[in-house]
Amino acid sequence: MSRKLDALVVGAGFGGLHMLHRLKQLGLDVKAVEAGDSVGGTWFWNRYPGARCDFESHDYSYSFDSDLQNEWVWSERYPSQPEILRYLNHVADRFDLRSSIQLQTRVTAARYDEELAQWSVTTEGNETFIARYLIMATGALSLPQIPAFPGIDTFSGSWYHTANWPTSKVDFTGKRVAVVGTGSSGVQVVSQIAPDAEHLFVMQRTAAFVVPAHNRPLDAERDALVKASYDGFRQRALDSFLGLHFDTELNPAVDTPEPERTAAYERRWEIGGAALLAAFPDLLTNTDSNDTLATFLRAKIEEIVDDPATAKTLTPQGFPVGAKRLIVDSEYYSTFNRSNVDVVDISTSPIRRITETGIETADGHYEVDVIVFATGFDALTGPLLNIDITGKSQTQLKDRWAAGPTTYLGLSVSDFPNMFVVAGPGSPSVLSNVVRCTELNVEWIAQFIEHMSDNGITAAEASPEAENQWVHHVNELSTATIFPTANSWYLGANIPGKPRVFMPYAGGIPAYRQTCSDVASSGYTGFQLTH
Ligand code: N01
Repeated sequence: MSRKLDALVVGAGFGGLHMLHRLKQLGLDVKAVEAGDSVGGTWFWNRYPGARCDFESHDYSYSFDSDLQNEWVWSERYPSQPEILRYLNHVADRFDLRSSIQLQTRVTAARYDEELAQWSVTTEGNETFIARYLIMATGALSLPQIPAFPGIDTFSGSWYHTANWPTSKVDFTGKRVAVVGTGSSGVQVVSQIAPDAEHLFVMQRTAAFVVPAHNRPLDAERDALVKASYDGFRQRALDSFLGLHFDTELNPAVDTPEPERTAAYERRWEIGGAALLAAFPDLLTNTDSNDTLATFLRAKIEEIVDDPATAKTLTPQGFPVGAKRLIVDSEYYSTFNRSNVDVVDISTSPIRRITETGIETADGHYEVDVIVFATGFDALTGPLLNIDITGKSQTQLKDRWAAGPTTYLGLSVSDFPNMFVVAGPGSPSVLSNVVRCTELNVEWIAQFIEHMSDNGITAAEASPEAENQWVHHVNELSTATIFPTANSWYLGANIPGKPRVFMPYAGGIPAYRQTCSDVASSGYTGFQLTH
């Protein structure tokens, strides 16, 4: 049996909840389906010890409802995973969304019927939903990747992926543990496991740049200050490249005399968080400037880590700061001063296989009871291509994107009418404060749907020309930055066989917002509209 709707939203994380709320406000018959047992999206699944957002609480929150933002009180400078999950559950209750959300429902396929201008969406449980609009709020980082190490089935201990962590506590006390991967998740989990484990091996393929968070309880004064002028606070975020509140020096780093430059870095090191990446206006566009920050950060590692050989292994080389996502944590480097923690360089001696009792690398065998894979995600395209999506004329999204994702504004794909993507490839999404990007996308999609319904438009899709131009623009923007110069997940480099295409929009939030707004106010230029 199939259920007929005006709109189906896939996912009930930050993007999906807001989208559902907006479409309900428009009076649409709308439902959200969510694979998890709870709302929350990425913040439901990534419940590993130490999981915490690296943006500050006030920034990493919705702005769409004034009462919501004024009522909610964050407890720490950076919100922990349990607190964000509580917040999203509060949002679901506060806006009466739960009755429109179907949990434990994984979408497996979506097919567009051109004649009826509607989507037919199938779930793992063989349910079918028919909807005019299909909104993919499936998240950029929601399809975990576990490398195909041979022998994993023979391992007699326990293993976990950070993005699919058990709901019950995992006890590391007295255990020998290996963490594979040193991205944001790996770095956060390492400092939490180390105090409990008998021994911890940190298996590192690429050393990462890690800056201190300086997390602390959120003081009431700061909360009151933000709340006294929330509108201005939100506007400043929207006016900034990353959608965040960072203070940037006026002159490029290369033109700033050395003592002044180091003082600027030092100040931001003390402030904590990703502020260092915004210290100078040219850090993301000029490799010489970026080198000055890299040198500063390398010296910090040498200073913090006692053993010179360990410090050397932990020191990133060969890519600019920020080209792989800058990591924010507090005790990562000092954790390696513990006698029960070792870094294992698996770039020089790769993992060969998992054995019954541990991990075999090219230069030895590490006996462990627990393996934690912090090996990341098939980012941006993975969650969409994991669903068998068929548009007009039997066009399959996986074929269309075989050489990399193509979208218009990150929101729409030609030949896939009435399908909209929230924070998808081609949007600033992961290169920005993603909550700002999802809000922009959700509001834009809601207004477009309202416009369609007011004007008797039954179907809308990106024109091939507009899509080509956007893809070209997104590529051009990225080549003017340092981003494409590292083997990062932004480029799909972490997934064997994935096309190497820089996927996010690197033009910053203000330019993106302006373009999306111009497209809307010009009557949706670049869209083919069917009445
Ligand atoms: O994943 P990652 P993540 N053999 O892809 C290694 C957000 N996030 O889950 O760099 C051996 O960054 C891989 O090595 P390499 C945030 O946007 C935010 O940590 O590819 N190693 C790397 O070290 C973040 O960027 C927060 O050489 C393998 C690691 O595994 C994004 O999510 C917290 C391997 C994967 O790092 C992803 O972060 C957590 C293999 N076959 C996540 N394959 C916060 O807000 C991969 N690796 C704080």
